Amino acid sequence: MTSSQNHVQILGGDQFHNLAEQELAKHSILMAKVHIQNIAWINAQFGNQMGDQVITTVRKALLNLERSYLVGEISPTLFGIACLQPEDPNGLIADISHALSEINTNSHWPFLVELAFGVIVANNDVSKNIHHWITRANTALMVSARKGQGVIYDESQDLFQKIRFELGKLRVGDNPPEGMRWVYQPVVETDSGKMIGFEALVRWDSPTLGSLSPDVFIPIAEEMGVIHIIDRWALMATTSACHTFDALNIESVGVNVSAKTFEHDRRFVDFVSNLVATCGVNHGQLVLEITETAVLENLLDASAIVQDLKDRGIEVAIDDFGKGETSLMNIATLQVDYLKLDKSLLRLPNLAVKGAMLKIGADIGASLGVKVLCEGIETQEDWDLVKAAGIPLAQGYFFGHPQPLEYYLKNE
Ligand code: G
Ligand code: G
Ligand code: MN
Repeated sequence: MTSSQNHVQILGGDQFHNLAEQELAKHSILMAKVHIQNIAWINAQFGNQMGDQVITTVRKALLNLERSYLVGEISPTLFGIACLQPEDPNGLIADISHALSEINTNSHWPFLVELAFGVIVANNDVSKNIHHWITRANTALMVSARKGQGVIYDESQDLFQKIRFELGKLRVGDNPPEGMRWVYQPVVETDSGKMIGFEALVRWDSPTLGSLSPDVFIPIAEEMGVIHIIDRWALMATTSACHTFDALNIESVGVNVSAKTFEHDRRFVDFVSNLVATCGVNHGQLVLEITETAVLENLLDASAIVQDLKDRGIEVAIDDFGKGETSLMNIATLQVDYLKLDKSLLRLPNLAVKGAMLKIGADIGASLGVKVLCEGIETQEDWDLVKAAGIPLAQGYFFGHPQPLEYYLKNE
């Protein structure tokens, strides 16, 4: 630590924003929002004392960052950082990532701390109003929370605002905007390697904004309350192709549905069930993949929704299991049909740990009668591990990238 940082102290939220604005009046700054993603889960699993220890450790690490000039505690789990070197947002991302891996290496806790962080260049030629930048930092944080890595807000293009503008035009009942389409990634039977399923994934090559990653526009659509419109289109695109799936002997097709969709769109279940009835989708052929089980947990009627879907022949998958705050309780109480193990499990550095994790996934599935799929198979070695763990279904670049449906018809 150099002497210049010794005076850095934790500020309250308002004080942080006021002092940052004073700096911004003079010159551009870097601003970051950092959130401890899995703190609720840590508190619940390991007790509040452990949670407090995590918060203290993170706070100290942020205060000690080489570049930190101002550090504010906006809430107990949300921090703001201001730095005086606006020219190097990547450096700040690297510093925070490094601090996080130090925490996880040195702490010997029985879990990994997960941080989401959004970094923005607050350019004082563009605005000297701190609130202008706070909203953008919050968006970067939200996108980061989904991506599982630090995100820099691209203020030169103001891309997030432009995405907001385009998403604001979406209306239920309209057609998808130009360039929005769905591609399909194969799901294979682990034993035979035979393709028996698909997952539908949205792509958006916007004529004005270029190719946009769903990791960026999906969280913005969720925040704006328009995600249900996109999810309805995903289902329309998928169900209308069901005869093609039959021709390809595809038994099940997964469609990602945001948990927010169930919140915003009370008629969603009716909508899906009408589609299924009119399009001739087979019983059990359509699977809704739901990720943010934390949100689902808050929906009082989550089990009722799942049951309702199942009664109408629509299956449900818990997606990205093993990442973030997914809880075992959900699997036990929600009676879902599939468990999709997150690809990060296969990226664990220790081979023995990786095998053990996959085995746990397989065992949960076997004992609860849930079909288990492992995502992110990229190599023969990955596939061998999945086979050895006894996981029946697999998906990943090793078997195929997401492709338009025509691709499969041509290659049949
Ligand atoms: O496709 P990858 O292809 O980059 O998808 C990124 C993320 O976007 C994944 O978490 C995936 O679940 C999500 N996603 C992809 N398509 C859709 C969709 O149609 N609706 C919703 N809600 N999420 C989607
Ligand atoms: O969140 P969800 O599981 O729905 O998202 C699937 C995401 O994983 C998509 O972005 C898809 O493009 C990506 N994906 C699919 N197969 C692989 C793989 O083998 N490796 C990696 N890194 N990503 C993959
Ligand atoms: Mn998915």
